[in-house]
This record gives sequence, structure tokens and C-alpha cells, in this order.
Amino acid sequence: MAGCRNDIRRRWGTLSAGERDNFVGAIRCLTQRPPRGIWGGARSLYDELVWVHSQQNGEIHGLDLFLPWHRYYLHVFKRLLIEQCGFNGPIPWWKETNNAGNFPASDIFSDRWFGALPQASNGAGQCLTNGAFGGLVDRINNRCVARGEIKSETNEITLGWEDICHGQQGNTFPQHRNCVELSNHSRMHRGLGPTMANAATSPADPVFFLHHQYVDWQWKRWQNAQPSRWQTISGCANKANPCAPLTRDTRLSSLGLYRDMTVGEILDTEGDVTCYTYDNLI
Ligand SMILES: [Cu+2]
Repeated sequence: MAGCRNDIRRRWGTLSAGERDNFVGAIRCLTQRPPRGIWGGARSLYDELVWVHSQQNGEIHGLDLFLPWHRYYLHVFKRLLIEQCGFNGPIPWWKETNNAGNFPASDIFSDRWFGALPQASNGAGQCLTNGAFGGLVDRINNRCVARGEIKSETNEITLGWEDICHGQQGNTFPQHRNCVELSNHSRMHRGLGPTMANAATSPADPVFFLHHQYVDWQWKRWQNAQPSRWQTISGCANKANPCAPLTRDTRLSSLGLYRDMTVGEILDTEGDVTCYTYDNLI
């Protein structure tokens, strides 16, 4: 379906300063809300959000479930922002290719919003000390949230890969998923590390959510190229051999943080349950 116009995900660059403050402030609010009690190590609701991802690390990466699960995860994130922190603004996505080659200069990494992106030195990052999330701790590893850019990775985040995954390596859903996951998506994780480079606990760095909204944008753009892709899916729901097929009935879980959903509920972003689109799908 097409026609959901109440929730339009907008490129970071088009948000006003006030809209950015609201978004960043609502994430910060999650880091200060009490946990629900699904994980004893959590000190905040945000810690539990990270934990939900890390607990399922082996089941949601490196297979076709990757895209639907992360779309579901973004939905959970949005519901928490709204229900727990009163958020009511537009959710941004980051057109990363616009900044590729010069990420630290993006105002995402400014003192007002997500804090600085230093260069990695000898492969190591630095604890995040400025911005809205200065001093944030990854409670699963009990380490500071840290960043250190590796240019050889971030320089490879390209429009070329977007196009390849949309076209020649995007004939089927499994091909598209494999291409998106292993190209710009993985490069970004490895290139912003060390927190973002840890596959299990990467959401501990809130920039994760701008990044995964970009991943979701790529999938939505691919779906819109052929409306049957709003309703059908294929590939693998687990890593068994032979695998369980990924279908509309495959369950998506956040381990009690939010209600479980099915792939069919989130497959069409402009459906009955989720109802959002993007400002630009070209
Ligand atoms: Cu992930």
C-alpha cells in the first residue's frame, strides 16, 4: 500500500535544529528511564534496548531475517520514544553517502547532538565525552561508548553500492539483503567503532539508530520498485541447514521489551500496523 503520510522519516539534513534537539533529547530520555526488568544488569530502559539486540546477535545477523528484524527493532525504538519519552517529532535517517569521506565534519557529530567522531589511533577509539551522550556506558561490556573512525572503511560507503544492491544484486530478497548487509551497512559499523564495530552491542552508541534507519530506507526503496515486495518475502529465518523459511508468519521478538510481532506486520511499512514512509525514495 502507499499512502501513510503522518510519519515521514526525513533526512537528518532537512530537520530543523529544534527537531534534532527533540529527537536526540528523546533518546537521552530513554537512557534515563528506569528499566522494565527484563535484564538485571540494566540501569535504564536504553540498556535493555541494547541487551535485546545483543542477546539475539547470532540470530539476526548474517541471514535474511536481518532486514525484517531490524525494521521491527526500529519500530520498538520508536514506540519507546513516544510512550516513554513523549516524542512526537519526525524520525531522521542519515543519507550516509552524502557525508562519506568526511563523516567527522557532519553536524551529527557535533557537541549539540551525537558528539564527536575522532580518528582511530592504532585501531583504538576514544570514549565519548561530549554531545548529548557524553559519558554513556555500554552496560553489557561495562565499557565507555567509544568512537574512532577508520577511513579505509567509511570511504567505501558509496552510492555505487546502493545502486548495485538496488539493481543488479537485488533481483531477489535474499540477494538484496545480502548485498545491503555486507556492503555499506557493515562498512559503517566497522568504520565508526569500537562500540559500533561490536555486532552484538552496537546499539549502545545511539548513532546506531540513524544508521539503521538508512539501512531500512534502502530496503523500502527496493520494495517500492516492485509493489509485490510489500507483501511477499523469501529466504531464511534461521541458520539451520536446511533453514526454516522466512515467511510473513515468522516471529520477531524483543524478549519482552515490546510485544512480539510477525514479519507480515512490518513488511509493508505503509500497512495497518506500521505506517511510515520516507521523504525521498529515489
Ligand atoms: Cu544489528
